[in-house]
Amino acid sequence: MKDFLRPFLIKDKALFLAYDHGFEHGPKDLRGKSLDPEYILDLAVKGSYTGIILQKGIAEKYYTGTKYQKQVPLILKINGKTNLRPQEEPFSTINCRVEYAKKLGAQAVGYTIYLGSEWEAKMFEDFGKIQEEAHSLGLAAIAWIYPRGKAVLNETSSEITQYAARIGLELGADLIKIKYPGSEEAMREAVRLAGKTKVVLSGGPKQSEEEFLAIVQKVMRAGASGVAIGRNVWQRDEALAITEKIKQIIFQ
Ligand code: FBP
Repeated sequence: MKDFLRPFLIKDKALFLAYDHGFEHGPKDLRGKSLDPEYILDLAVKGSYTGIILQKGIAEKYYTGTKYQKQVPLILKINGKTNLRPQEEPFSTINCRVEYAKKLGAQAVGYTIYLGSEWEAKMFEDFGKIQEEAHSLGLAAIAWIYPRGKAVLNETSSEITQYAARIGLELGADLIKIKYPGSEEAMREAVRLAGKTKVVLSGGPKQSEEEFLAIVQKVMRAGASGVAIGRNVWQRDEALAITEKIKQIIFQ
């Protein structure tokens, strides 16, 4: 099987900058400079991120055919939802075909699965098709796996996170993005259950630099392949400085 993740890894590790929050959370997340996609793309380049995560519209207008396309590989997020709708049973609709993502220069597609939601079956069906199409076009298939819905009592418990990790492997994801399950041990088991599917940390809301770097350290010690983060980086004035510290941990 081809190594679809090759464009995104340095020393087998990943450092992804996520920037789909304007869609998922709305403008409240985008403070000051982070409102400007070019600021984020410059940050991705200056910080030597190994991938940038964008939705279709931002890719079309700020990435495809620009200098950035040669400087940082694109993971096109092909589904998305707002936080305006009730979140009890979340479902995120596809808004871009894999083929079109490739046309925009993406080397991977990203899709969120809300494990445990009433719509879980539909998301598995979607991801099944996406994974096959991505691989047949030479792209990596990346799954955000977020347990969520009325049936999920604790979205970040070790058990549910480990279940999410195993689902990623069984669905054929090349890489999964999961939330921190609260301890290094729980993360280690999740990574073990994901087998040959790589695991990266999904950052979460901004927290203190110390707290966040401590989590990155634990996640890497647990065997994860890196991080895919947004708010903990670009919601700070010193976005490049924290990037350097994260890189030290990931690539050391
Ligand atoms: P952060 O590092 O800012 O948490 O970004 C990761 C991410 O998965 C984004 O790609 C996405 O927009 C957001 O988190 C979704 O977060 P949630 O569904 O938990 O509100």
